[in-house]
Amino acid sequence: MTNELLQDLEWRGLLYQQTDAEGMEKLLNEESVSLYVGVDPTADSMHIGHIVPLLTLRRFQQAGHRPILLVGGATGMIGDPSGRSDERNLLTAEQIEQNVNGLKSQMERIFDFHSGAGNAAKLVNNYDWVGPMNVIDFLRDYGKLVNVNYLLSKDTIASRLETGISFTEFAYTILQGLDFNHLYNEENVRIQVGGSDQWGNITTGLEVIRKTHDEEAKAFGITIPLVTKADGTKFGKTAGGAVWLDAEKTSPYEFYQFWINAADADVVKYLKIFTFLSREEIEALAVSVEEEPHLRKAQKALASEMTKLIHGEEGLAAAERITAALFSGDLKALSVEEMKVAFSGVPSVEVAKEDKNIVELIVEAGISSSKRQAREDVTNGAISINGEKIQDLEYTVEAKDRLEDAFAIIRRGKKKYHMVKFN
Ligand code: 545
Repeated sequence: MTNELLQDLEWRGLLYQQTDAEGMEKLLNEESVSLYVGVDPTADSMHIGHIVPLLTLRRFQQAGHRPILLVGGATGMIGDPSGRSDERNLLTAEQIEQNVNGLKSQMERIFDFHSGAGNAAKLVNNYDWVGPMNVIDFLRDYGKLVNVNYLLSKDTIASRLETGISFTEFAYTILQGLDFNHLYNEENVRIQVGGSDQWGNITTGLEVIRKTHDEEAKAFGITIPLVTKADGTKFGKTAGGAVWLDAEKTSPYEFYQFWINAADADVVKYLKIFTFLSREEIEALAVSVEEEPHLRKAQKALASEMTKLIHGEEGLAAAERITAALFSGDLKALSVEEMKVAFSGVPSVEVAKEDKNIVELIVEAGISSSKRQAREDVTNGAISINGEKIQDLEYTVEAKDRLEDAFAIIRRGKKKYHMVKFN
């Protein structure tokens, strides 16, 4: 392999299956090509597992190729059976529309839509060509091209025959196939990229292209391996669930924390898959993991690159501010909003909203185990409210301590934070 881009993808571990590795390399050596990834609007946000093919497309863009991002306004109405063991529930047209908007704005963050070099990214929605198609056209123009036997041999369909698959989901792969054909004709798209679950759909597209063109027609498919973790647990999950790109679902601080907590055994792999740091930079960080793991340089680089990519400089700054304030205990550096974000995961207790003596409050909230312990904690300077140390046993916790008239962050000792909610 001599193509620099493909060598880089290989080194990053981004190449899984390829329909014709040699043919594709030849094409990439010869010209700047258009290629695409599709995302169905089954949710209003992607999570980090979804973005690997998109980031890979951006690597193609950096090498001079043109990325096309497809949102599946039509396919989202049907439901891809790939990688699923059960039939999906249909979404309403309104849900799909909302989701399409959410996904579009996330894609806009990842790609350069203004490249002057003629390879600016382009967003398309397959509803634009599938929506107007009628059932007779579909069955005559596309249904006729694929044999049922061919469809039955696809993993994603074969694996569902016993538990059951509706005709709707059975037909899905033909829709994705005609998309590839449409983009081949209209946008000169030559390559489709997807996760490993998309192999069956990508090859259906090649079949449709082959059947509707002469031998000259040449298109390619590549898939990307699933991201795995060294300890065998599922990648991309935290105690709170998936790691979303949407800041409302996963705050920039939590997002940053996810990456900074990567294990030494995984961090270099993540740097290769997810960041645009160069091979030299990543190799230097790999040495650091080996020789000075306590510095966690690789994790810091990963967290900062990813947070910047998805949440911008401001998101990264907020995440770093919260991280630093929690580390030093200086909560006064944080805004009330940042406090809420920072402490959304700490134990919380509810108490009545009334002025109360500090000793009584921390016993009632279960922060100190007894009155005697509570007095000791206060006099020893172990207790602080919203970053302010309280050493006076007579102190009354009152309105000014209630942030937004609703909560206070009480710390006991060095690191133990509690959220007390007043109601
Ligand atoms: C539709 C029409 C096309 C081409 C592709 C599609 C979408 C494709 C599909 N892809 C997955 C997906 O997940 C929902 C995201 C929720 C916001 O279903 N049939 O849309 C995922 N894809 C990215 C990767 C994937 C895949 O978006 O390919 O493997 C996850 O990494 O599951 O013409």
